[in-house]
Amino acid sequence: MKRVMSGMQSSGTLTMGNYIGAILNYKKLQDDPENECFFTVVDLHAITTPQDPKLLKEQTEAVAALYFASGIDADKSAVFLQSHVPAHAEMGWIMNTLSYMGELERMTQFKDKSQKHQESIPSGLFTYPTLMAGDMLLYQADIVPVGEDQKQHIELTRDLAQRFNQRYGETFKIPSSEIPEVGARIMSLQDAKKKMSKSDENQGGFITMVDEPNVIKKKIMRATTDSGNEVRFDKEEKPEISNLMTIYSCLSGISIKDIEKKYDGLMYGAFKKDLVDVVVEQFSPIQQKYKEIRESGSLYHMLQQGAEKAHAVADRTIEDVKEKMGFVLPVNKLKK
Ligand code: AQP
Repeated sequence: MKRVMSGMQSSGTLTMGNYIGAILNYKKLQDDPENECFFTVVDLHAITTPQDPKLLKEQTEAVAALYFASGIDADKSAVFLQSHVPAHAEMGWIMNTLSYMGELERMTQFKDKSQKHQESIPSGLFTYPTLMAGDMLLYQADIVPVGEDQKQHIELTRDLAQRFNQRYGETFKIPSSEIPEVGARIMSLQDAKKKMSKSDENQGGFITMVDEPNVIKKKIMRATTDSGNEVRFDKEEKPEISNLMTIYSCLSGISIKDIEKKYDGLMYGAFKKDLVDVVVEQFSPIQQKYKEIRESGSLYHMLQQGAEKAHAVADRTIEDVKEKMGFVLPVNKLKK
């Protein structure tokens, strides 16, 4: 069996970028019987930037419900909240002490995100990657499905795991990232130089998985494009339309080449109109299931089921790690 582990922050409502870059891969990996999957809502990561308590609770429940609504199955995979398994915070601290300032300073996500907080940068943003390393290593993950933006964090995790193994003896598996070939970096609909992000202040830059059809339509029709009108994939010369074509391709299963053929001689308007249908068609059934899950009250039980599976693995790893590092274990944990 291969262990699969990944998560999403509840720092906003999941976007089409999160869906295409990560959830589609979660589903694929879950459906392979060779895999044992752990998918978490990383609410401890969400507080690395200030969160309103009421909103955080709502967003955390929404992200979890969207996992299930997208087809992540509580019986096949362990779906849980990071804060329900305290070993995450403990392992994050241990990884923190193992890391160097220099390597954390090199993280491009920290450089990008800290720009928004010029006056006082939350230190949690700086140590975010060590908490993330702990998430994966706790489960001895083989595969970590993520979008392109997380690649550097996985590289750091591998380095930390190797450092720990060298210092304290063979303990961690070295995880590998699994990044989709197409759709690993969906860009903002308003600025094709920026990644689509759920915490973007410009609401027009992203489509959430729960946006109503009329909102989806407005955002796509208003998405920026170059001054030409040829539906042609060219990331350098035509980044905006290329981004929209990537979204179309990932959600419809039609290749970029076939999209080019289909819209040969047609204008952006016709393409965008069809893209609206593709997106609405994809998200409508998910939104229907999402509503049912939120109304049924079953969410907490499914998350409890996931947390129990997660505890069983994570608690074992953290005890092993602490013992190897020389911590004195409580008497009820001592090996007979
Ligand atoms: N634009 C994107 N294209 C493809 N994949 C993406 N991911 C995020 N944005 C895109 C992938 O989604 C997963 C969850 O990400 P996260 O919630 O842990 O944090 P993030 O990468 O920082 O995502 P956001 O949406 O940009 O959140 P905020 O705005 O809070 O920072 C990851 O696998 C990520 O690669």
